Amino acid sequence: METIFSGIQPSGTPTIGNYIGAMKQFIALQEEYNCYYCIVDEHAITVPQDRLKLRKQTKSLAALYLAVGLNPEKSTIFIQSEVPAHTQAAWIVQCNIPLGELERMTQFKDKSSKSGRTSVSAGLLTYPPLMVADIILYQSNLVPVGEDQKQHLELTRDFVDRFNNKYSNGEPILTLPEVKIPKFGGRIMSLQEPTKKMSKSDTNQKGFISMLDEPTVIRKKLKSAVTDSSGVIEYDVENKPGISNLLTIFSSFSGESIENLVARYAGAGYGTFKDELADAVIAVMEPIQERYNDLLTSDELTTILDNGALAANTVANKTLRKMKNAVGLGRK
Ligand code: ATP
Ligand code: LTN
Repeated sequence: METIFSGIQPSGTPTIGNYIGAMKQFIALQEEYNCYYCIVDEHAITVPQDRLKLRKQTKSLAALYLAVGLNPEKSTIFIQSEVPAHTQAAWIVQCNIPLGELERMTQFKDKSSKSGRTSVSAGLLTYPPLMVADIILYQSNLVPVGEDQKQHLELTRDFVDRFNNKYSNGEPILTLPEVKIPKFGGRIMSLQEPTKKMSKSDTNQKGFISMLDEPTVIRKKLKSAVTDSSGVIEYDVENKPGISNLLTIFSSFSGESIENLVARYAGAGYGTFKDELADAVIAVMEPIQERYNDLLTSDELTTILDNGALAANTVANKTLRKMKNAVGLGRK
């Protein structure tokens, strides 16, 4: 069985973008792969976080993983900071990646340009090596992510090639991972600025739908989503990014193709379309939210995360030992 690794940051409550781009893939893949799904809290602290809020969000993300349908019998669900091998391997990775490659990462450039390069944490720059470490420690074959992570996966592949070439004599030490981006819905856009990615850390609450938004809030946010003045429902990302994004969301939640939706809503106004889109989103989110509320108050979560950390530590330490050995760290 091949191995999958992926992670989501507990930097806020996941959005429907995280659900469509990442979580939906996670659920489908757990049937055929040996899966590791991580709550990457160490990535979250690359930007300032409130400690109590971070703890709460970490637990909440774990409950959401289960509520959407991740099955601890099939997948290992764990918290990154409970597996020390991640930061240890990240150091070896950092020492084998040219600085120039990190400075070229778009996520770093975007996030650092907002608050100024001199004031952001060094961790924001060395974030991709930690992500590389996450992936390689489990000898992952496949990494399901949204489109924005493609560049980080390319960096991971370059690193693996370089590391194997430099340090292995014969058998490769690390597995070369492939990226898996959904053909459709890999980049859900902000409801307020449809040329920008929907992000859970957006300061404008109206730009995203959180997976825990109440039905009335979901409906209100969709109603006020930015569209255009033509009033025609058609898929044209270039000229009509707002309505095209809503069509993508509708199709992802209802399973109906964009062509069908366009045909069905021909002549209908944006108001009716948005109302029925809200019905489709709520129909999926409401049962997830119910399961989430039950899980959050149960003891089950603690046991699952304890077992997950135990299993992950065993696998990760084995690869870390090989990496330390390869570069000559320690005595054995
Ligand atoms: P932040 O806004 O705090 O940077 P984020 O939601 O962009 O967070 P993550 O939590 O790390 O980032 O994302 C987890 C997964 O969800 C990744 O695979 C990412 O590619 C995917 N993802 C995030 N936003 C979207 C989106 N708008 N559309 C599709 N996939 C997304
Ligand atoms: N960098 C990712 C989150 C992330 C991740 C990973 C995804 C951290 N480690 C390993 C896949 C595999 C993000 O910001 N979306």
